[in-house]
Amino acid sequence: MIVVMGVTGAGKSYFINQLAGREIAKEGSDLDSCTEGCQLLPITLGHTKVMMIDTPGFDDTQRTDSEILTEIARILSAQYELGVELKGIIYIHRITDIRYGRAAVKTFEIFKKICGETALNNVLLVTSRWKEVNPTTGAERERQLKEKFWAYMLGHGSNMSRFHGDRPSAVSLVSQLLQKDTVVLQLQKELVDEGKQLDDTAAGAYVSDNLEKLKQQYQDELASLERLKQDLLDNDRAMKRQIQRDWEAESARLRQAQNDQVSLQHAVGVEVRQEIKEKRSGLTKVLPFVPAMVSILAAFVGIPPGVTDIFANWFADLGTDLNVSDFLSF
Ligand SMILES: Nc1nc2c(ncn2[C@@H]2O[C@H](COP(=O)(O)OP(=O)(O)OP(=O)(O)O)[C@@H](O)[C@H]2O)c(=O)[nH]1
Ligand SMILES: [Mg+2]
Repeated sequence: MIVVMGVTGAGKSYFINQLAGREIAKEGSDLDSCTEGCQLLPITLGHTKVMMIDTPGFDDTQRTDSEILTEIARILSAQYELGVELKGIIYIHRITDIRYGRAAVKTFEIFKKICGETALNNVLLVTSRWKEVNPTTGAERERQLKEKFWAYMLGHGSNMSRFHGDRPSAVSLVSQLLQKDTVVLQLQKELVDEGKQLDDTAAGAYVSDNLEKLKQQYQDELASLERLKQDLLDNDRAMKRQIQRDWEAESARLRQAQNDQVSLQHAVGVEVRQEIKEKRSGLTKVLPFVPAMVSILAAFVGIPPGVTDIFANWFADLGTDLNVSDFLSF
């Protein structure tokens, strides 16, 4: 398995499609977030079967960071618990981005905390969209990434490469990771080995701290709206109505942040182990290991219907003649 991460619109799904040689992951327009949940995309490279995990970017326009982190935590716990080999994580960044903005900083922080220091050898930092940038400008931005934002990771064993936007380039990047030893990420140790709640892990605590700051911001805003309301004259009805609407919108945001924080208070690794146990006992009796494992993973990650033929080939290679859609819950 290889996981692909990066901000929304970085080109994660595009990268996986180049690797596959056809469109198996849904790509978005440049503005809206596209990949809604984590997706498992099977790729065959020579004799190697690779499960690519496409993730939604943090700072998604549709979903909260807590939801996305929980989903990534669940699939990573399942993969570790099932004994599937994790070869690494690819982090994609557009070289066309003029600034290393707030979304990039946050996504990269969460990403770093998911990996932890000992896994950095299996991290590949990838810059994309080279055709759309003047080579000198691109090289200058690449230097800044190397010396500033990515310096720590590169100094601790991670590698940095360019993605040229085509299949050979995608294959060569993935091959770099496939040669590596299997890795266990910090988030997996924390959730599965130590049984921690998500908000007690490094990545979860970071997301929870951000929510704490947001909550404070909303509370301050609500307090100032209250003051404004009191200062208004009784006959200023239109203004009062506007303030009431603002107050309601701000309260809704506060409630969402509170709910998000509560949703991180789950021992995800323990829950996933239990879910796998329940599924596994029936399945392994009737299915060989690989199909059983894929079927269990399907409970934790989306699998697009367009990839059944790839799984069918995988299972045929194993000498089984299974009807894939029978046991994958598409
Ligand atoms: N030409 C070219 N287009 C790209 C490249 N990377 C991404 N795109 C396009 O940019 C848009 C966004 O790419 P996606 O692959 O959907 O981005 P993503 O990272 O999966 O985004 P989310 O799913 O929202 O997190 C799509 O229209 C892609 O076709 C690239 O290297 N070259
Ligand atoms: Mg995507």
